[in-house]
Amino acid sequence: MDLDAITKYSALHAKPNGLVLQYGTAGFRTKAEHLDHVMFRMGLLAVLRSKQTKSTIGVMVTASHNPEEDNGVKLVDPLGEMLAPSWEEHATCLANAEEQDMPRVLMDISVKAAVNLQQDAFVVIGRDTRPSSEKLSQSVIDGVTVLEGQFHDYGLLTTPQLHYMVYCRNTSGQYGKATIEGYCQKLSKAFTELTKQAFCSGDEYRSLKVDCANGIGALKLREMEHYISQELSVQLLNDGTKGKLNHLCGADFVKSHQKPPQGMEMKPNERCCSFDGDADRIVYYYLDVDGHFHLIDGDKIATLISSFLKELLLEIGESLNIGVVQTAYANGSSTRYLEEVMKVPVYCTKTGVKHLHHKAQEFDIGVYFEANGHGTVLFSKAAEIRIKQLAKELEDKKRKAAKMLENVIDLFNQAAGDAISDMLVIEAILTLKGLTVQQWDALYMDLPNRQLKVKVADRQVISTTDAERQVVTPPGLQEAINDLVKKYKLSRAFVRPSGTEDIVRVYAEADSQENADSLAHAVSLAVFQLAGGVGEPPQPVSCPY
Ligand code: NG1
Ligand code: ZN
Repeated sequence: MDLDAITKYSALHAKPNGLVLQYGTAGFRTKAEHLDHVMFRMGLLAVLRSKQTKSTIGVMVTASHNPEEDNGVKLVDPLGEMLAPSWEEHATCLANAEEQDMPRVLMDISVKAAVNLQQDAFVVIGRDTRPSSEKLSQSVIDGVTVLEGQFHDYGLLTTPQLHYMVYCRNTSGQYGKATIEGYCQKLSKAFTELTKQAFCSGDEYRSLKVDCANGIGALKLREMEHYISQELSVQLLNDGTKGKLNHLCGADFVKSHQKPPQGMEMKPNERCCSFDGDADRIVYYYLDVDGHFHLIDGDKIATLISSFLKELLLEIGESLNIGVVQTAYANGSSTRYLEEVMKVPVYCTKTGVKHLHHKAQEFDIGVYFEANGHGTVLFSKAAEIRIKQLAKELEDKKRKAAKMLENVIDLFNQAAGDAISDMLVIEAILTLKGLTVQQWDALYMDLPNRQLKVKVADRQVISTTDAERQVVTPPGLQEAINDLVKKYKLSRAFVRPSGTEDIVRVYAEADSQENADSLAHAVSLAVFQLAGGVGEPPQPVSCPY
């Protein structure tokens, strides 16, 4: 390591004194103007990680659904997964080292992680459409270059596309070609083959309105459009030509406000969906004939997908195990429906896709979705091999089902939750099953729910257990929540410190919207009182937005 060069170049990306950031659930995330030094240092760290794993490492510059002024960075590990936990710690140490200590901290990491500095390194970089992203990704490249790592800058990419590129490169192209063209070809081929199996294809040309959150999803869906135009017409709204990224639009806005995004004109019963700012989340929705808005979130997406997969497995007579992985934010009705009606085992993990992804890897077929619409389906290698074999061996209807499963494997992004890939799977399933958006929605009724945020002096005073469903500290808070929950029917509530914002999140559900709102408010007050609330105490929810 050329420490002199590192010191010299680092000074061009100097850290503001005293700034402390944490590598959280989604990497580093804060106001874009505070991130230059972090980007440079993540370029350095990506080189070390690449040398250590002898693999290509990804660096994505994005702040997903957060406001346009924010930005962020996360590293992508060799098989497209999130960075290993021990390296998250290294990332935090490196990002927070004061300027003069940084080269030493970098050396310490390479010693601790037994990095062979002679090894070659290769890093791939992607970024979203934020105005700050181009310059910040250049800072990542500066970091990579000063450690003499090689790199490929993909420029504008969705987050899941970067995961895909990393995965392709580390599996010698077996998973697919590590180009945008390769991505589009792989997904569109699987989509076309799958939808061809529909009996009623052709009698109704499918069209879908997509709110792209004024982000990268619009550009990348446009690139995909002509590959799938025979089967599906997509109408892109909030495509970034006018509005601000994630402002009054996008999956996060629609999910948390439970209303349509700005710029979306909806006719009754028309199928619409929203991506988030880096296109790794998707939610669907529609207006009924009375003008009521219906949200179809990640839980209902997981339900649609797992019931389809179960039917195909039944058809081919293969007993591969399916598991559905959710978080505490999953609507209680979805969990009940999956377990009691569909008889699918459901597991709950901590918030953050890395936890869900990890759990989903335990099954032959692991379906994981966060309620906010981030998720995918993972197939174990053994399941994939078995299904491919059956697609050759079986006859007639069984063979058709096995072939469809084969297409589904190719259509899901196995490296990360991906709005484009999920959208294509959902559209294919709806076509194959001849389901309207209302019929899909009617699988079960969501329990009314409310999410709130509470500001506290230090959100880390709240610690949790049982996949974040129970509070351990501060003392008395869980008891207070238990007492409040008892006052309502079909009720449930929990609180946890956010991993991406400086707030505590409160979630409540109950038999009516008023009750869910009232319970959420009461729990917010308990948090405010027992966990060091700051500012005004939480106000009752009339319309929280
Ligand atoms: P936090 O801020 O830790 O709640 C949010 C989402 C997560 C995940 C991350 C990463 C909710 C309640 N939380 O995390 O599901 O998507 O952002 O983007 O939706
Ligand atoms: Zn996102």
